[in-house]
Amino acid sequence: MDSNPSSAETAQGSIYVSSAVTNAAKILVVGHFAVGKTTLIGSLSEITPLRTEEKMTQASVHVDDLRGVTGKTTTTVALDFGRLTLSEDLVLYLFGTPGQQRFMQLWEDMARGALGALLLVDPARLEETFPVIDLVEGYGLEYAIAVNTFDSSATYSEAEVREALDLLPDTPVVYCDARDQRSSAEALIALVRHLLERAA
Ligand SMILES: Nc1nc2c(ncn2[C@@H]2O[C@H](COP(=O)(O)OP(=O)(O)OP(=O)(O)O)[C@@H](O)[C@H]2O)c(=O)[nH]1
Ligand SMILES: [Mg+2]
Repeated sequence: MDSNPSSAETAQGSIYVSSAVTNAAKILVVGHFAVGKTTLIGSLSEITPLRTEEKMTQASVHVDDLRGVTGKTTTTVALDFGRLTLSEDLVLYLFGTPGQQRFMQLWEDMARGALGALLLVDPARLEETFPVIDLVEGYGLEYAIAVNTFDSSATYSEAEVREALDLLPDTPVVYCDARDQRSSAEALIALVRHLLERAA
């Protein structure tokens, strides 16, 4: 036991999981390159998130599409990790995947044991989400769609997003701002609700 609890506090919360927590679930945060995965885990995590950001090099220039993305100079090269205690007895461990195509093989290990995935979508680049949906479905993961509402991006209704991505009727679609803690939490809660309904 920590004899000095204040030393176990971070800027974002306690580093220890509450002793009341009896259930833990691994959740993946997935999506194409630069869709906001690292941002979302950063805004949600109650511990200082683990990040593996590296500077993007010239090698990425003709590979990664930075159209509409301003100020992005780094990319996730392995994973993001964060933690969120969602209710008194449930803690979620959040694993963010890398977005660059060449790191997709890492997904196999990351998907192991995951209960489901929050799939971030940039409405201005809907077509980039198709391979991500294929991967998630390939690993047999349940998922919810979180449309990250970038300021200047195209806006589509839920029905339009559903049709464009050819979603099943019960796949949740929510809108969020990955920079906003509350909004990101609501997206995650939609996924957890969906997972609970599926498990019932
Ligand atoms: N305007 C706006 N910008 C955002 C939002 N979410 C993320 N960003 C910005 O978009 C850029 C990409 O965000 P990241 O969180 O790095 O995206 P990522 O999906 O982790 O990227 P990779 O790991 O490289 O695939 C960053 O510059 C963010 O500040 C949002 O909701 N609105
Ligand atoms: Mg990232």
